[in-house]
Amino acid sequence: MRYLTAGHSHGEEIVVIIDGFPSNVKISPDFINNELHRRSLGHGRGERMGIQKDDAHFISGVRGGYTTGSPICAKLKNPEWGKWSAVLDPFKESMVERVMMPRPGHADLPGILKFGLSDIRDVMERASARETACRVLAGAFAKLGLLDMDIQISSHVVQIGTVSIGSYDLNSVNNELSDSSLTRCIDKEVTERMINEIEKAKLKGDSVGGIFEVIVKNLAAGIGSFAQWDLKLDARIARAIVSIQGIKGVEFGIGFGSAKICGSDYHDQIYWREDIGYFRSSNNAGGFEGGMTNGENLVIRAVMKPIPTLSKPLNSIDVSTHLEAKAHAERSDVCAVPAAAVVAEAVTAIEVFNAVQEMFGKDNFDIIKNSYACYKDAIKKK
Ligand code: EPS
Repeated sequence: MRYLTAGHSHGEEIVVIIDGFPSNVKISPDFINNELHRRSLGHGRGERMGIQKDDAHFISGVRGGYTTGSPICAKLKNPEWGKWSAVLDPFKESMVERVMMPRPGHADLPGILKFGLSDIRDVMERASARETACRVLAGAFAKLGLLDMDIQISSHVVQIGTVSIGSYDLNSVNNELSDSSLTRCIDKEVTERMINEIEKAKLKGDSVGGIFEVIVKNLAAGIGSFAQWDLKLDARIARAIVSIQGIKGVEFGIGFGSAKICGSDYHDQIYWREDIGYFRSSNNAGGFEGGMTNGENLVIRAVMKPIPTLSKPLNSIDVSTHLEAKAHAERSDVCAVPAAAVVAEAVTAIEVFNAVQEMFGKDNFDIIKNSYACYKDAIKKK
């Protein structure tokens, strides 16, 4: 499957087109809308998330509750469009003052230089993380297929600013638990401290970032490939997650921590049992070896930088005069790490589903599901 999104943060609608998604996947609009809702939660989101309730409108590719194999098109409305229609009208010149002071850390400055634009609004509307709602929509289709194959994807937040969770049991992480926390952290006491950290930043007109973890459970070994660089599943997932607004780094398993231990401590030793086949006693590699899954849980962490729109803005330059000025400030979030984790689940689901399609078939989900089940059976006996 591949997908493209279009639309502006404050435009009338945002749209996603998913191409190459197989037929016969059962689609639940409630599941998809709940995924969209999960993305809008989290302490530190701005006023907009209180106004907006994303509810997908399905245009094509789904009929009678099942995908048909045709391109899927779906869209999300902006309830505030009335307020923005004069600013973003496709043909009438806007009478609203242009945005001239680029925000350090945002796409503003390189964006206007690249496209030769005179109003930063033209960059910020598209670079905005509003677009990630479409990715969650596309990811929900992939998740529904994966869930039908008993492959589960969850996420939780492990750090906000300087507050981080201690050790925890990976098996206890599930979305029901993380979604019940205002910061999507599985520890109640740490959640409170994370909320304080966000409040402290807000009071100062500042923003905070953090780290989240995505976990993929019950995926068979051998998905992805070692044979070509662009077929490596860990590389594809890293690319997909780094493409989420604000993400600055991704690691698998113990990730950067692997630098300080020797090979004998790092590598996950191999065992075999008749009932389950091959397994490991540790998972430092985060479930990947040679660009392929090794049958253990996929454990992926990513860091999100603090949001660049600050209510106490940083130094910048007015691009119309080249005089020093404070960066543009407008309504925004203080922290969006919990939401980014949900988006990362979605883009991970898309990459995993893609790798599954490449291996087991592209068109008909019934065949994909059967082939996957046969493969799982075969590798257990090997
Ligand atoms: C965003 C700024 C805020 C966020 C928005 C992303 O919107 P607004 O400027 O309208 O207050 O709420 O995120 C979303 C709308 C969303 O759905 O996630 C930005 O500049 O990136």
